[in-house]
Amino acid sequence: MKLLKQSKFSPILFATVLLWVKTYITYKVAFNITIDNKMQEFILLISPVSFLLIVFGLSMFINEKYRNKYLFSVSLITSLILYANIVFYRFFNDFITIPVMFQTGNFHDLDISVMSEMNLTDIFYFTDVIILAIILYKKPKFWKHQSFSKVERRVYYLTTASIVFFNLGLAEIQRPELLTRTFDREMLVKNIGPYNYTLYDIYLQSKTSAQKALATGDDLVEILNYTRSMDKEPNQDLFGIGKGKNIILISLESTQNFVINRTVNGQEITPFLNDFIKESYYFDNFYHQTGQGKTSDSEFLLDNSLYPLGRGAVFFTHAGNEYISLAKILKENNYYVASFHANNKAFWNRNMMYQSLGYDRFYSLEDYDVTEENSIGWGLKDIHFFKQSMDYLKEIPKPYFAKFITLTNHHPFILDEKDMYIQPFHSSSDILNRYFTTVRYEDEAVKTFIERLKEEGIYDDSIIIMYGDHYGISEKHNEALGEYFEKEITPFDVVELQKVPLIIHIPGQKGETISTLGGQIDLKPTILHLLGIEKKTDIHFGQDLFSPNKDNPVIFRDGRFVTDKITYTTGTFYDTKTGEPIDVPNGDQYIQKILYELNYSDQIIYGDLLRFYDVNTGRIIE
Ligand code: GP9
Ligand code: MN
Repeated sequence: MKLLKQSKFSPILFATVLLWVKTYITYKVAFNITIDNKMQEFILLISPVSFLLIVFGLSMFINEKYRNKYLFSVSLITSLILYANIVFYRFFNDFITIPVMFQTGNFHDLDISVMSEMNLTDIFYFTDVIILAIILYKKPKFWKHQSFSKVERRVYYLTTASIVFFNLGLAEIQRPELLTRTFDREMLVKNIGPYNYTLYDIYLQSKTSAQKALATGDDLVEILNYTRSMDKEPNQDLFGIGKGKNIILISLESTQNFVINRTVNGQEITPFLNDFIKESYYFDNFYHQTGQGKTSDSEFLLDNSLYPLGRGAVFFTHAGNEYISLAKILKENNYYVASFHANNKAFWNRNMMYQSLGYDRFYSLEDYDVTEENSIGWGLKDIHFFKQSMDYLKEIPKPYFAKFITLTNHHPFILDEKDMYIQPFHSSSDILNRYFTTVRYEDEAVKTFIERLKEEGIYDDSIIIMYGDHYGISEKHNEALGEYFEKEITPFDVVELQKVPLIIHIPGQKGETISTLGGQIDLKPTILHLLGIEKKTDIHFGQDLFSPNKDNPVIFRDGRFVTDKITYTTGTFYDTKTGEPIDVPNGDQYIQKILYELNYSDQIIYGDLLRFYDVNTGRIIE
């Protein structure tokens, strides 16, 4: 105690230790960070300290009168940043990035979901701030701030600098090229701490902003060579089978593939879809590839066959870019392109992005009659959504591409008692328990819609495509998922759980389950081939799912990937067939190739490179 009072550095060190301990506890209780060995645990422990020493140390340069205020403010602001990440993590299983913070268009609608993730007991996350405030203000005599000499400040910062390098050095050994392979935010946070991570994110933000200004057409040369080399011949039997037909596409909110053909409490979760896949092409080895932009990322993949971004939602950050979208190509081929979604038109910045993508019409919240009676949670219930959309669908010019985005099966999966066709599951997670009931409701909604399409004579004239937009049950619920599957969920299982159903119904066709490996990146070339459109000059990363030669891996936005043989996740290779960990001698080369592909796609978006490309001639514009 005496020493604490005597040392000049005490206030700085005390403030640092308080926040340091809090941050480490937070790692353990609020974030689900995988630790593989003792060294990683040690890095995790020391990772927050360098930042805290640097910022609290700045108080040495401040007039003694204001030092208490400064120390308190830094502690409060830092704690708020940490708390924002805690709440964000509960909902998204991810850390905040700068672009995500500016997605204010979404805030209103996100309220219910985010609020449901805040608890009164969260006040404990501010215990250290309160302790610091009490000491600084209630016991002003506890420390007498003293002035520091030049030498003292130097010694302090040299020591701090050596801690920074020590931390970075250890991180570099554990994770080479940590800062250049920043697709994996968990990796970053656990190696450099949540505060340095925030600073690094600010740096990335300014770097990507500069990238567009410096871009030229030459940047496209290498990328074009790459995408062209990946292209595959379409399936000859199916090429053009849907020529001139309407495309009705249904985005199934948060629907993972594991619900298909499974039961809960002895009842089918998706009775309608289970029947519907018997008369459709059903892809049971198909993955979502979304990042922080969730539904909007799935839409981006669909329209562009480019990867969404590693940070933020591309619908927000790059809505002004030039794109060669599916919508535009379809329009050139006489299609009318519309999107139906009963949510605020600015959510995910859709109203802006749809313009860049070339949609003819967006039926959004203002086009629907939403009442207390027909809505729940995020808005209009799916059954009513489809019912009201029908009146519009009947009016639009044919052939059309109509995208319907469902909503009821959205976190936190709330449903009126009377809409529950099955009872909730019993596990340790209410989220998972309720999830089954809202998936079941969604299934019913799709059924009513298909029935209406038949009644209206639209069914036989349309290709119907359905897919899950992204996961609904995050890793946070692994324990409960384990109770459902009656097994422990491994990192390999987590990858498997990212499968979403893809169903393609073509009039007059027999049912077939196709286990070709694929992801949302493949949707655009697949749809175009079914319609008999082959745009050789298009730039895309996907391949036709029906092509007999399809061989591209499924790449997740965070660098995880799946091929027919190997699955890579959390730094380990697994055998895709057995799920057993395996040794891959040239593993690093695989990882490099995957990162190259993600980088190429990112370069197109950050540099807005398609503005230098004439898609009709396939030439680069100087
Ligand atoms: C919002 C809806 C849901 O309009 O698409 O968005 P999500 O949270 O799933 O990305
Ligand atoms: Mn969604």
